[in-house]
Amino acid sequence: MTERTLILVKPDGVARGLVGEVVSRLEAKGLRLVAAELRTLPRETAEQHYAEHAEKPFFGSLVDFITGGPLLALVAEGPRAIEAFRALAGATDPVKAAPGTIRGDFALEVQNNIVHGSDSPESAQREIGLFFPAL
Ligand code: RTP
Ligand code: MG
Repeated sequence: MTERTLILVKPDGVARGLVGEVVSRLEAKGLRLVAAELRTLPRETAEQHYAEHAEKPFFGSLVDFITGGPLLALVAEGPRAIEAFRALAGATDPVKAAPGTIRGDFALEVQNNIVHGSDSPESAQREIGLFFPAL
């Protein structure tokens, strides 16, 4: 059964020229792009996207970071797309992320960790609706 996931190349990844690297890895894995758009998020969208972290001490900093420049929003699909992309991304903390994963290969700081991927079917549905309401 096919599944869709929302992927972000975060502003650090776009600024560092890693868009091609991320897209290349997910396409090589067999995921298929359904939507793609470069945009700078308004604070309100960022706060909605990361609403589950609203009470965390890093929330303000996270919203500053994710709105700080253009990001690439993607929807990709394939069998177990959500789990498949989370595996490609690696652990949230890039120092703990395995080498060979996107975070493990390209990042050092927990906030500036290059990519986002939806973490469950419920999150994917909510996030795709937030970023691409026409889908
Ligand atoms: P994401 O939602 O971006 O795909 O990342 P994730 O599921 O692996 O991690 P999550 O716990 O949902 O955290 C969301 C993002 O917040 C930033 N973060 N900063 N300063 C900190 O301690 C801290 N912890 C998390 C990261 O950018 C993380 O990806
Ligand atoms: Mg998350």
